[in-house]
Amino acid sequence: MSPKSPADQWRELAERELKADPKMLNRDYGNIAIEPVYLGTDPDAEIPGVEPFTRGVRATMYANRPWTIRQYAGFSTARESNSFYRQALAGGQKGLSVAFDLATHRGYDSDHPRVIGDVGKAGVAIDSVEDMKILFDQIPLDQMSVSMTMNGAVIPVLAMFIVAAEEQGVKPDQLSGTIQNDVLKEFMVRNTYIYPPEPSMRIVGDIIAWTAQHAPKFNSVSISGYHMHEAGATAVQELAYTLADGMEYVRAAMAKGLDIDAFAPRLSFFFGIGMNFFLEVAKLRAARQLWSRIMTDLGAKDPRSKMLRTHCQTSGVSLTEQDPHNNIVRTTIEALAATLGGTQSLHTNSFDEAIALPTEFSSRIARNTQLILQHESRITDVVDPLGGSYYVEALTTSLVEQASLLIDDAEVAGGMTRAVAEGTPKLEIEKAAAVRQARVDRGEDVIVGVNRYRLDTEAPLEVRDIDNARVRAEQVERLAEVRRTRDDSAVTAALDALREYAAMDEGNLLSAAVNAARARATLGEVSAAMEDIFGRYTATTRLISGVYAQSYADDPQYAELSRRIAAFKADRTRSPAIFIAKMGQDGHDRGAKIIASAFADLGFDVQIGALFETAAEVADQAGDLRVDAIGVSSLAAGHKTLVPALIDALQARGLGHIAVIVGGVIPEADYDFLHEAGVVEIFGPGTNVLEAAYAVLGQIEGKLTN
Ligand code: 3CP
Repeated sequence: MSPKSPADQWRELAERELKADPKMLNRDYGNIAIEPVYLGTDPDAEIPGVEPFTRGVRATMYANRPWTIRQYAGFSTARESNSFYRQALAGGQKGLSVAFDLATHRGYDSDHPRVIGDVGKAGVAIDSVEDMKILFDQIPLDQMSVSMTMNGAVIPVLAMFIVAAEEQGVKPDQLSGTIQNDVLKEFMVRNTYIYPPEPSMRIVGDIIAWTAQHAPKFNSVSISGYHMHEAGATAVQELAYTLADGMEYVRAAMAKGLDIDAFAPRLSFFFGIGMNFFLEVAKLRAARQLWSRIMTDLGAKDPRSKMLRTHCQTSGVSLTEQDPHNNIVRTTIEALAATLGGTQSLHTNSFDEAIALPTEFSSRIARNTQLILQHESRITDVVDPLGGSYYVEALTTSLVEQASLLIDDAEVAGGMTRAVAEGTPKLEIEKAAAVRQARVDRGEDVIVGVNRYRLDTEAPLEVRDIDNARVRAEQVERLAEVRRTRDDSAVTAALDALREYAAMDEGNLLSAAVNAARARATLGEVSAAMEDIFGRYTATTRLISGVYAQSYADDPQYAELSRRIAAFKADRTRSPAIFIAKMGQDGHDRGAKIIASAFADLGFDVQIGALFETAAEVADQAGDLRVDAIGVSSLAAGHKTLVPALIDALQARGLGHIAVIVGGVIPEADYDFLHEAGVVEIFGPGTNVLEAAYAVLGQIEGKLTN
């Protein structure tokens, strides 16, 4: 018998996937007949839906079912987020994706003193099952697929989700959705870890085991390269470190005695999609090819275990504060790359997201970007339309080769848990980010409206502002109500059982937490019970050096500034000193790291503080270090609470002479407020590092001569 032709193989698969309507097989544009897939003439050519899935995990892809429009959202209280979700679903969104606030991420209840500036700001505040029930009010959890971006406090959040569903009458085996549960990249780039790497890996394993047994439709991990992309990783780094993280989770689950094919079909992925259009398309194709091979090597037999299914998000760092409507164009290009790359699910950023949380208007445009691609552009008619392009295929092959080398390095280093604990991938990504920033600052990489074609004046943009004090007051009140009305002895017993599981290194932590959530233990209590055993992780901060000095070797402005700093040093027998601070639970440290290393290269004396500090802690350190300036980096909207608190703390310590500078995501509407509070310089997104350094030096010199 002759082997089946690629066309026959494809048709057989496609017919199995097509549930009812085979009309996709016969499309035409007038007199132009359109095939559902183009396979070329090579009998060995790859077929969509067939291992190694380079051309997509499904034979029929979007021609049968388009990707899921899944917008990441959440802010303020559960009630406000719920109403936003219901509006979005009515407007054409297909799946939910919950953004939690940073207090929740880091395992703190809203009434905890460390999270004063964070509650409800960059996501929704969830303290107990009662909040979770409100979040999904009138959203049937047996029908809606829900993704939750949660890593640190993943045990209490997933437990509360399971109990909220249970109280809707929905059993775990009816739940569909995804929990991010990807802690390794938290240590690398995102920083919303709570416990040290090893117990954190146990948590990942327990969740994989629990969902494999009780919630087989639920994706247990979303192995994420997105945050690496956002932190400045190259496409090769994003691919390699993400897949290497995936290998680590597979091994962790297998170490629990699970059969690889029992859980691997529910591992999912998440990539960031930037502006290098064809490279990004090729990245998704390369990722699928690599994962299929990796899983085969790890012993998977079921083809579903080898399918890399992914969510994508258009790139946040590619958005600009300047001339922000350009971001609509950027997002469209990136969305096109994600879909031509074959994503399963997609978030398109809103044009104002470089500045604040999206408004209803900007989120509608973002959602419509996807609706227009699905309904108007006809890109869904044909499966993998870029397959066979000489260029895209060549890029795919190069990415596979380069990423394989980096994966091998991670393996030789003993796997990602160890590499992450040693901090090497983090440092490599930071290096790549600094190189990119230097290219932008020097105008070698053009960004329209930022380093070229910049407007003289920008029209003001209306942005969403969250009244953090009001949200916090509401949360604190509901927490008090929960604590007043529950059976405390049941809570204590459930938390003791959880602690015991944590200490014994046996028993499933998620199942113990489900009991605690049922008894109305709060998120902070569940998290603290595990912290009692596991401890809380503190990262050591390392700085890269030399990248800026090298990039600017021939730059007269750089040389001039270095000279001025050298003169400062000669005059005062010390360098101008700056302390770079991150306050609150905002763990985005790419900007802080870039500034710190660039300023250090220039000759500043730079100290960088730990993540998650309070205003008082920053003031104490700045005093001890006798710095001239503090550079506050704020990307999670806590600036209006935390910066005035810092200035008060400095005044109270007699340190009012220290210049306070703020950088990061600061809406222009807040500039006056911050200046009135005493801030001397504000640097928004897109600031040229060299210009910032000139301004800071000027402020320091001004303060010293006055
Ligand atoms: C799909 N299906 C098909 C076809 N396509 N059936 C027949 N023919 C086809 N062509 C089926 C699938 O098999 C599946 O059913 C169902 O339709 C749904 O499709 P899917 O492709 O699995 O899509 P979805 O449910 O949306 O799941 C997508 C993945 C999931 C798998 C990627 O993990 C996901 O939704 N991830 C989202 C993660 C997320 O939102 N993250 C937000 C991060 P079966 O299931 O029965 O097979 S936001 C972070 C931002 C920054 C920050 O961190 O702060």
